Amino acid sequence: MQEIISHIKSERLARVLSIQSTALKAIHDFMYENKVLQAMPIILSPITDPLSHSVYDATVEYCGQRLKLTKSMLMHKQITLMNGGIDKVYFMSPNVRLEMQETKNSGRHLIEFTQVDIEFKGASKHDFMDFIDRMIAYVIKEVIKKCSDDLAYFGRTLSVPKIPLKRYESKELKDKYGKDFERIVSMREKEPFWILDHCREFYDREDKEKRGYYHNYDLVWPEGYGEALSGGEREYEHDDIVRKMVERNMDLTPYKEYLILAKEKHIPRTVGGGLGIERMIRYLTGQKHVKDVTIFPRVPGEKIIF
Ligand code: ASN
Repeated sequence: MQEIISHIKSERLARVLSIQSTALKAIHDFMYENKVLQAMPIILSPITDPLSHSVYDATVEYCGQRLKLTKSMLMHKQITLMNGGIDKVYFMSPNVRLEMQETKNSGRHLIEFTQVDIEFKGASKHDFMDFIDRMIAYVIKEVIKKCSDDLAYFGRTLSVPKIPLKRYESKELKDKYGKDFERIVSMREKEPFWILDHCREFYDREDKEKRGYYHNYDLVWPEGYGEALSGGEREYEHDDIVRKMVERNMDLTPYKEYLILAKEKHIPRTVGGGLGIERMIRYLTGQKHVKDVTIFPRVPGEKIIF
């Protein structure tokens, strides 16, 4: 109890929020200037992102319907872009992922967090990565400009990264550093960087000519802070979606309506990604754990007090 009281009353937390407010304003301003429309998030749906790692189930029963708490708004982003007047959209999306206790000390996991979930219609992965490069550089520039006192409090020196940020292929890094490549390269790099091509959820586009190559990416924070954003070009054709769901042993039943949209070709070709807010603030402030940048910590396996 004493620990949570000191945490909530700490100067550190006020400084974190000052940096966070500046960073969020920069993101919203950047989106507005680039005509990316903000839409309101939902947190209950019969379908949500299946993720590529296991978490405990988070389902509620309401009026005879089983609704999942959103792990990301992936499919909702695709569905939103069915609207002919909306080409670019983002949500400040609260996500519930009941992570296994093993992730407790990773420094990067919370069972509730927020991501800026972004999706563009008719654009390529390069267009999207270019956009994020500019957004990250802008956010860091604004934080350096407006939060010098707070950064000094944390003893944190940031510099605006040179863009385009470096882009690595995962296979090249894996050959060089083994399967822990993301962590190793994150420790070595001084600026955020991209890693392309990861085999994961059904919705990230697999190359039709070169099976086993995925048109997706992670943005990774440097200095060992790890993953910042994940995303990719999307599967939008019915048969590709079904094939990949089957390959991943997914139960297709809850996706019935989503698959009808795909079958009737309502789902457009899109690209996008989600940037974790708490992870970004951890990097900007140089904190050890994402719990240190939240008012109400939700650490996997730990008791939630408030
Ligand atoms: N939001 C991510 C994306 O757009 C997915 C995720 O968070 N799992 O690809």
